[in-house]
Amino acid sequence: MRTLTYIILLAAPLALAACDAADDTSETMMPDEMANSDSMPMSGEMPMAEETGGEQSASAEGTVTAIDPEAGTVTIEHSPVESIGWPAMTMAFEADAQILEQVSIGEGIAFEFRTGTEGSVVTSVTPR
Ligand SMILES: [Cu+2]
Repeated sequence: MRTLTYIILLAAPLALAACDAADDTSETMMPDEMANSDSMPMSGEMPMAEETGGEQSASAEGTVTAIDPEAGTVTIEHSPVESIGWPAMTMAFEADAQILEQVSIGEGIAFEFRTGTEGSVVTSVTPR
């Protein structure tokens, strides 16, 4: 009986060690898989994310559909902006008070803006 107990006591740590070993192999496989998935799509996406993160400037034409001085925004129904691949759409641009003073609802305008991850900001407006 004593020998059997000893065998069990000896076997238990061995079994644990075997489990640890199994964990280790599955853990070492994880970084491999992650490294593979990193190197494949991530390296392709990273430069693109940086491109869209950087601000771009463009000019467009449109019609003012709403002005919100409190929010500091002007909503413009604008035609396509080919230089940055935008389709025609109605969207809100940020604009400072000076810009907002120059526009009125229903007015056709040509405008310049910059756009990036923080949103799009009208930088100048001319009546059309
Ligand atoms: Cu737009």
